[in-house]
Amino acid sequence: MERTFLAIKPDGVQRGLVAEIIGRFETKGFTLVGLKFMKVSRELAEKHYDVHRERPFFGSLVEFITSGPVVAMVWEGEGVVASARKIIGATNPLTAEPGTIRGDFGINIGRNLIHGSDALETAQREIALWFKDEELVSWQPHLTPWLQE
Ligand code: YYY
Ligand code: MG
Repeated sequence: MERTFLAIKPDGVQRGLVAEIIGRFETKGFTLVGLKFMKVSRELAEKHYDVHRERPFFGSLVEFITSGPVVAMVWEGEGVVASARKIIGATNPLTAEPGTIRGDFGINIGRNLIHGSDALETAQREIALWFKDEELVSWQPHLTPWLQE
């Protein structure tokens, strides 16, 4: 089954939006398979954002993501990678659609509340980077027959 990696960034935690954000994926019908509350090391932050290493915002991005605790998660479900990106909204919260997490709660690109993997291969890489196999839980939610034909 398809899985994606999501992380509520330090601004989402500090602003008390953890339950609100997790709730959007939970009520959508996706399945939580991994969850941890943690401070991010510089090493992990730099690996996670390695594709942006040469971008001008790389330094401040790493500073920000390591500045306070984050909620790292793995969610499972059909089409979850693309669907989670839609639920999250565009990178810049100012232009993100209302109804998306970034569109509803943010105003600044450097404080956009949540990370979500952008493709299947990225998701696999990020899940392996953030979680050990034994930290992921395979389970059968009782809701499944009410969500899927
Ligand atoms: O995947 P997503 O988070 O929507 O955006 P990316 O283009 O991968 O950039 C990662 C991260 O970097 C973004 O969430 C905020 C930050 N950032 C920035 O501070 N300024 C930019 N011009 C572009 C991205
Ligand atoms: Mg990205």
